Amino acid sequence: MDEVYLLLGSNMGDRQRFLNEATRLLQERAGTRLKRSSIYETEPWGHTNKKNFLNQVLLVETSLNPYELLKVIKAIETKLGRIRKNQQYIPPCIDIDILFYNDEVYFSDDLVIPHPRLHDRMFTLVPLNEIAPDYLHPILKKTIRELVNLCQDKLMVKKYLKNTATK
Ligand code: PH2
Ligand code: MG
Ligand code: MG
Repeated sequence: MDEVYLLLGSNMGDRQRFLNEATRLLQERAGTRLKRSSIYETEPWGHTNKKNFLNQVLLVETSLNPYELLKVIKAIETKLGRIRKNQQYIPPCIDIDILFYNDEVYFSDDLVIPHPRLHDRMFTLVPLNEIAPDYLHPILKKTIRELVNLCQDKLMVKKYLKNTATK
């Protein structure tokens, strides 16, 4: 079995529902959820005129390889996007990004692992640090705890809903 860290993000509609639905579908199609961070409300990175995001990191145990996993993720993003299909423009309601796959490195046109910008973004590092502070970034050779301390991102990241059912 392989272990994958995933970032969930939503800033559209019922944001928490999109995170919950994505988690449910990931468990149905990708594997068992081993850990989840709290949900954080985060200031949008890169486009300042948008609504705040909710972000959460999951650790999932999977038997899918990264390319199979990416297919499943795309299908889930599309399925949840379709909830808004009667509106003209369909923006992504949920974004699911692969942060780490074991401690492996992949680099191709459609798949780059570790996620190339995760160390620049507190909206990723803070939830990740909650469930994996000692995980060693396979390229940067620093732990998540160290990356949090080095990160220059000053955008707001605050706990939205405390996770009480950690397992
Ligand atoms: N995702 C982006 C761009 N900006 N900002 C926050 N706070 N959270 C996100 O998940 C996010 C973002 C592109 O995927
Ligand atoms: Mg993203
Ligand atoms: Mg994405």
